[in-house]
Amino acid sequence: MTTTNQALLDWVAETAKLTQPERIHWCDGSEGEYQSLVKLMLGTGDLLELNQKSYPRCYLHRSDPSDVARVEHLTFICTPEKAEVGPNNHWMAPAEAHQKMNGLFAGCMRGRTLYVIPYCMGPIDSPYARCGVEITDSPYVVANMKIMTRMGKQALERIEREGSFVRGLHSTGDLSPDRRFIMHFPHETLIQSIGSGYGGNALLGKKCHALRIASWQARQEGWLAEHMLIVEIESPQGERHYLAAAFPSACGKTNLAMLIPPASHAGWKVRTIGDDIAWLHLDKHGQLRAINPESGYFGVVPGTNPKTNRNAFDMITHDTIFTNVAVTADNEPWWEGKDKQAPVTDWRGRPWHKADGPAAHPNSRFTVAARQNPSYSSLADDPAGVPISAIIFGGRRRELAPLVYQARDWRHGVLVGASVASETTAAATGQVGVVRRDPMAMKPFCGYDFADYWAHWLSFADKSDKLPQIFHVNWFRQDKDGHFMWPGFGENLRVLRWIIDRCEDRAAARDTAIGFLPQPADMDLDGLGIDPAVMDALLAVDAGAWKQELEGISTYFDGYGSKIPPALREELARVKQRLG
Ligand code: SAT
Ligand code: MN
Repeated sequence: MTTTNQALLDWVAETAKLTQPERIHWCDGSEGEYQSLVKLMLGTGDLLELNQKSYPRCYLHRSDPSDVARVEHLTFICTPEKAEVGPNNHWMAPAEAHQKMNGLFAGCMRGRTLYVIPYCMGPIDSPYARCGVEITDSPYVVANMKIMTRMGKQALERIEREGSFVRGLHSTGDLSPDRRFIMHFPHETLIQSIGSGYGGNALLGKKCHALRIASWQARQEGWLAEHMLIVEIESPQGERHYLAAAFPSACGKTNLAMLIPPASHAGWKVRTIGDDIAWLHLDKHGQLRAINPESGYFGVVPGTNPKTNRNAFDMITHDTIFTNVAVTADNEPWWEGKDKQAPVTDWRGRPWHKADGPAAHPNSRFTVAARQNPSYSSLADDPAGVPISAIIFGGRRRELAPLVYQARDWRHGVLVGASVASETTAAATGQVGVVRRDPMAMKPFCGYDFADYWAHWLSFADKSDKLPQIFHVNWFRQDKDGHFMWPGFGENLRVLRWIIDRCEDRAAARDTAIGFLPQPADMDLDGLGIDPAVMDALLAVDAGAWKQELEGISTYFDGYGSKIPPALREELARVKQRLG
């Protein structure tokens, strides 16, 4: 296979000249190709076979121990003007970045195969979908891209029709953290990544293309590329709603997208459109529609069990690539929170003893095709996307943020999104559990200045009078003994129902300084057995603590200088005034 697209041919030739691969392979995306890659990796030890009786076609990949998460400090946006990327990104001048990367890429594929991966983000025939080509020397990346994107022949045909594509060059290099960089050149629609084989650093269709580059393009073209799951909720009466929800990495997007209605909710159905990324466009009627650009899930494994997420638990029993989980004596994958068994080897392949601590890496992952999800919605393949009723923001916050509240309107909702803060998780290297500002859960992924991004969000208020309602949720409140106050998981449907009822104007709410909150009586809490005092605490607004929070938000905005949209400041002032 090769291509009629001259720009692509030239880029592949130029890249081969620089990186000096032994051979070039154009990926067609076929099942046979996937199988031969698996075979190749079983031979090299890149993949290990798991128990093929209980986990058919499941494999384990052990990454380099220094290469287990995204590396935000090594991730750069390279634009001529530093001001374009804002204080929310690391910046490097394009000339300097190119020089550095050319040096690192020179000869890096000697003895290796250069794979050309044409891929499409979004349903192959969707006007909202966009194509890219990733060049990589990692068969693990090819196999993952096959699951995570519409990859191969059809994508290449679309590229040949349209002529445009995002270029992504990746090499695992020598895996040295000192020679690891993830660079984005939005003006050149180019991504370059070296020194890491880990998901978000190496599967360039995901965070690099579908969020960092796409957010840049979305701003220019009038749409939104967001770190959001998309979920369909169907009532027993057959009424359907689509919700898009933004939470930081490892805060439960996958679980919410695959929620299983609790026993109390017979007749309710929940289906998954996407679990990580949403591309949102206004249609000609002013309705915001969402597509999921991905075709698979790259999800956090630890904590997955039949109680927390039966759908995920079942879907990863076959045809799954596991990365950095532990292994049992039966050669089954194992992770913390799976079951009562004990593993024999940890994620690095070392013998495991109880005193050693976690056996699976806390950021261990599964890669699995979306179609394996028992709650998969075929609308994930609908070129038109799904109409969004509500946008939900949330974070992991022990204190302060109530279980749920609704923004007054779109502009206030943009402030709610811009104010998201969350405790850090193992999805990125660095300290875990510290609260940091993560606006719209996009801190690591917005490809340009957040101040311009918020202005872009605000601009939608003038474009449509049918915009979704905006909400904020927090499943992670803890009492003074550190116990979670809300049961979460399937019971989150009760919160989603209040959200939907608010969108339909049929649920009551209390008007507070921070927005509309339900009274406990406004939610269906039947059979939950939650202590009324706990419920009151979950739905309380602590004026003193919120005043402090607003100070924090205001100081955070100060970091963006005079670029902060005045409307955002005005929204903040309004909340402040209401708090008294
Ligand atoms: O960045 S990844 O896509 O690898 C996972 C995440 O952090 O959301
Ligand atoms: Mn994510």
